Amino acid sequence: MPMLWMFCNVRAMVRKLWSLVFLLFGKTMECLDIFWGKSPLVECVIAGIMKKNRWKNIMYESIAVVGATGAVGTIILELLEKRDFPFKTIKFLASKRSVGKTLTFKGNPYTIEEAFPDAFVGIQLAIASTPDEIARDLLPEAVKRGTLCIDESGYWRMDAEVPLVIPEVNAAAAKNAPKGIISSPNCSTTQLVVAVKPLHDYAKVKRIVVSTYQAVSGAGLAGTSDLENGIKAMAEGKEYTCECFPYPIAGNCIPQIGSVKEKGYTSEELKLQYETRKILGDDSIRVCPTAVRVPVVNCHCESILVETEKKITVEKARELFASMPGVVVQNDASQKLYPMPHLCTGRDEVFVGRIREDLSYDNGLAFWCVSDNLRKGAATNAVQIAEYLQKN
Ligand code: 2RA
Repeated sequence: MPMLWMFCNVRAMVRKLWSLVFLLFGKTMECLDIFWGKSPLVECVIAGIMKKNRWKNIMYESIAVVGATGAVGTIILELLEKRDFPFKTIKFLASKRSVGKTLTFKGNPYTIEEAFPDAFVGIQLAIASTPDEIARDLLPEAVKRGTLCIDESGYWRMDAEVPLVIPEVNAAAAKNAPKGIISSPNCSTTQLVVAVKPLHDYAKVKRIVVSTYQAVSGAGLAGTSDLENGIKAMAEGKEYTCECFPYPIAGNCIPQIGSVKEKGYTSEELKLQYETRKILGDDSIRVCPTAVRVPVVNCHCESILVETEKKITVEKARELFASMPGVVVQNDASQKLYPMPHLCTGRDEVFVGRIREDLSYDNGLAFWCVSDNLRKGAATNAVQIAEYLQKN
């Protein structure tokens, strides 16, 4: 009996010391699990106190990344690895061109498989970054095979039965996906809406005038090589053939992104209006967009003017931006502090600065906004949606 008593106490002590190791590494829930010996009752009470619903945290059995070799797909992989997204098995799908190639994930080699309907058998969750036509044809097939799809393409975004989600803005919408597809917005919309959301909540935004300065990486790997080849050719005084853009992009700005649609606006510009309204759930917001491709490798910039029902001072705007999750304020032009692509690239946040009251209208606020279009504008947002679903 005394032996048994000693054994139990030594075990309890070891467990408590072990739990301290997890605490040191900031893993609070794991620490508590070990400390209390995973007692469901205690865990439930603690989870309630910590406002975390532990019972809903799931470990995905199987996930897939579709378009794994593209500009966005590559970053999705990096984020899944860095953020320790919980899953048991993963597969990487891409077009026929990449099939059979190998990529490394978490130190292990994986062979890329073809993205075709039966590749989704047994896959619980897919994060897809593909051209629109592929998303149109492939994702419903994936859903038929039991896969929940998070889609980066533009194809499903305006479908009434497909939620269009930015986790900092309307995360809960992701839970109502009757078609089994959840869309991530266009990159230029995401940074606009993250920045505008706190202003809208405080003062109701009536109108937005937005001019974008969009990086070449938004057009994929071919866009980046057009700029690189163009800069090289310019330096050598040679001609070069553009593969992606209709004009040379080096030393140039092209005031057209996408095809011309209604009233002379392009598809890229109209996305800024329709997607903003859908995400904010407010069809009364009027948007006047101009989208321009600029010779910047990565990060979209936007000059934004919002007209609100109630006045927002610069100080109030700074406070509202600062309280918005995912927004970083860099607003001191006298110290040359403002967001710029070369400082924002590789970051997951939306940066705002140059905050000014409108000189032409009483309830207007002008600001500058920069975000990494491949990260928060695409990969990060999709992975955040997956993380939200995993926890809720
Ligand atoms: C672009 N917004 O920058 C597009 C990519 N989705 O071309």
